[in-house]
Amino acid sequence: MSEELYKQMAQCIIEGEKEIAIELAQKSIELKMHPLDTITKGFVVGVNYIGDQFGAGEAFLPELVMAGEAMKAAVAVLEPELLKLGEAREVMGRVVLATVEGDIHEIGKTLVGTMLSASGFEVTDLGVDQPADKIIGKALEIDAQIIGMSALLTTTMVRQREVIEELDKEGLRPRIRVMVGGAPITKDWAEKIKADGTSEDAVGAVQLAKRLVGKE
Ligand code: B1M
Repeated sequence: MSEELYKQMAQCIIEGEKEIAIELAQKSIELKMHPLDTITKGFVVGVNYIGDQFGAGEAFLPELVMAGEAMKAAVAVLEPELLKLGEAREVMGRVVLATVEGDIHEIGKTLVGTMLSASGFEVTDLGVDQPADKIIGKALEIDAQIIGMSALLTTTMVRQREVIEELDKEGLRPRIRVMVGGAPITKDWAEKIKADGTSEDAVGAVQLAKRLVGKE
């Protein structure tokens, strides 16, 4: 049953069918399916497929845009369910989250933010296309322990390094720890730019954030 639904979820993203994506997300809630499984085993399979097709020149920008819209809509339906996964507990820490300057990919970053919130972090999500001074300024304003940066493009991942260099220059580390993520981000990259860590997915991001604030 869920396998069939996962397939339909992937397919509606591939076809850019936003309304169907919303309906399937709602159906998964009625069926009490785990919201993270719905995202990773269903919808993400579709968005990855269209991404690969796009990379291979077999799909085009409008298809990428429609897939992104459908994916975003499905995740928005599931967000309240993800938040419910968390239990009331102590505040783990404050996180400023953003997609770096020049980059408008937001789905993974938002998912990471939702999972962090569900796990007790106070998350200030600045959104996409955020320059270093805004990210650092907000972190100082709310006295954040962590800055989290997402980058999905090989051309924008260098922006993560710029923020870290600026923090170092201002003597703001290790007071502010930095975690980085996004499809092209590897452990090697994180080490090279002297980030405090990276993770491949939202669950790993929560574990990393807990580690960075000494709560795991
Ligand atoms: Co874009 N895009 N895109 N795109 N897009 C990619 C990234 C690409 C790999 C597709 C491809 O060619 N195969 C490619 C990049 C190639 C490269 O750099 N080498 C690409 C390109 C080229 C582009 C444009 C340049 C296309 C163009 O205009 N010609 C353009 C760039 C615009 C810009 O940013 N300036 C562009 C635009 C778009 C859309 C707007 C159409 C849309 C985004 C819609 C939106 O976000 N609202 C889009 C989409 C949907 C994708 C793909 C298909 C899917 C991204 C996604 O949402 N994945 C993507 C291909 C791919 O990645 N497979 C692609 C689902 C999401 C849940 O995963 O974001 O990886 P992800 O997040 C994961 C982990 O990475 C991790 O946890 C998340 C949850 O598991 N994670 C973190 C993420 N952030 C983290 C932070 C952390 C820790 C973990 O700590 C802080």
